[in-house]
Amino acid sequence: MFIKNGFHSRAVRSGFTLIELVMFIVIVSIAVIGILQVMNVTTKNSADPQLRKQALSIAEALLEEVSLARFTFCDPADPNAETAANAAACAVPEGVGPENGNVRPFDNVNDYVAAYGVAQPIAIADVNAIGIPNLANYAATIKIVQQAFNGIPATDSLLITVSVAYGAETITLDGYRTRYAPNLMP
Ligand SMILES: [Ca+2]
Ligand SMILES: [Ca+2]
Repeated sequence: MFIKNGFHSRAVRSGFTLIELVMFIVIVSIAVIGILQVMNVTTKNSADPQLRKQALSIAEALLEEVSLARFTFCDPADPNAETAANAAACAVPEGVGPENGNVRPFDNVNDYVAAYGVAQPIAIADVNAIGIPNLANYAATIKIVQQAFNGIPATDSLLITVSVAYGAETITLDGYRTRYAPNLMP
């Protein structure tokens, strides 16, 4: 006797149809492309932190050099430099810009710029001559502004801004230098 029921009369499916297979391939391909694009971006940008770190090191070094310069009323060539209480007591007062014969590293903060408030290029030196690779790819500028700071008048306080550019990026550091020892000479 032939017994017919729903179970035996239906075709039992196994595997996928061609359309399902094609859809599966398409969906997996889209997912893989997305993952590959993320990996591509990650790989391309993986060198950036190192460039940023080097730019930051350059900016820190330049800001340190400028901040450590003296802030006297007179140029060191002036015999009154160790005693002068103001610029009027100097034969060679420290005006903005390097005085005659001043060379880097300068003897005063204000020697590092030709004018206050104007950004100007500052050379990046490989002082130990160890051949730092691609140093020429960085460009630095410095700007100094007379700016009052926490009760210290603008004439005795300088805001130093160092910017280091590399590619399309720029690192900028600020620091204040105050006239805390106006007669401190080497
Ligand atoms: Ca000077
Ligand atoms: Ca000067």
